[in-house]
Amino acid sequence: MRHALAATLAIAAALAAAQAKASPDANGDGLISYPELATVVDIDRTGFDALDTNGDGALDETEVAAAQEAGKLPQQL
Ligand SMILES: [Ca+2]
Ligand SMILES: [Ca+2]
Repeated sequence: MRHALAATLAIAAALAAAQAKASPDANGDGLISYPELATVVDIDRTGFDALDTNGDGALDETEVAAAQEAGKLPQQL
């Protein structure tokens, strides 16, 4: 039984990690800031600023979609 429980916990932890990776929006404000994006994508500040087309310091859905369309961000963040 203990082994089954350990396996279940390991799976739960793996799923939680996968979900965390699926959404870089760590604070859940609907925008992706540079620190948030940098945790999931290898990008520097200059690269981030180029994607932040309205210059508000964060990426909204439209900016992320445009970046993905342009191949500058992976389809799966
Ligand atoms: Ca955020
Ligand atoms: Ca923006």
